[in-house]
Amino acid sequence: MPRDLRDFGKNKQSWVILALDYAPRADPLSEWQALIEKTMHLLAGVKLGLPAFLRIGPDGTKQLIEEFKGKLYFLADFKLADIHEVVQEELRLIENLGFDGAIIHLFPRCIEEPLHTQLEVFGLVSMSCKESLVDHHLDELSGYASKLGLKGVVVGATKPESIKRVRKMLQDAVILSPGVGVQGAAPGSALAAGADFEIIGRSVIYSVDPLSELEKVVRAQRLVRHEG
Ligand code: BMP
Repeated sequence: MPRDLRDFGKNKQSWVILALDYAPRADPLSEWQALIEKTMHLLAGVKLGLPAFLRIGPDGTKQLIEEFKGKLYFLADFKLADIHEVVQEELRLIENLGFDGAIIHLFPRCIEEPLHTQLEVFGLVSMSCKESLVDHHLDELSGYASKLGLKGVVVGATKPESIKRVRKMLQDAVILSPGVGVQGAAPGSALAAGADFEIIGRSVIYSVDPLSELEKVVRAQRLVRHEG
């Protein structure tokens, strides 16, 4: 049964979702297992994107999720963007892999009614890169996410004004913010703007000391949470 992402944040006092895209060494599955084992007390969840899925396949994905089930939230980031029926089928297969949540694109606007799934579904309403067309439709996409009854939305951490705007529009939505670290946003800054979780990849994955890198991030987040 998928779980509530906010509960993981509360229990761990960490609002970090670790993005697994890269595997600097030879065997991605065992490398990620070791990294998660060492850092999971500082992580609310783990996000697996297409690069991770292509590296370890469905069996490796299931194995990784099974190993840490209940200890971490597992988010599938395949940024689904298709007609309603196909997205519905993709979500069913993602759920079968054991994931708790999934990210979808909203720009196709092909979904006409709430999706049937146990997964928590997050819609992308803004991207962390500078010139994304998606960002020209922030209000419209946020309204659409709300109409579909999605659990939350993705808004780039590099765009704090967009986070503030979406937070005002969608008071109960869980806002996930990628772009902390290598893309330039400071740890804790997206939370300060109103996001619920920060998605962080390379600055941890490529660090010579991922544990202390994460400790720095979580310290900054706790300051924001406890001051705010
Ligand atoms: P990194 O911290 O290495 O830049 O990773 C950011 C992660 O967030 C990547 O997995 C990327 O796919 C995702 N992401 C992003 O960077 N910007 C967006 O607008 C949406 C994303 O999902």
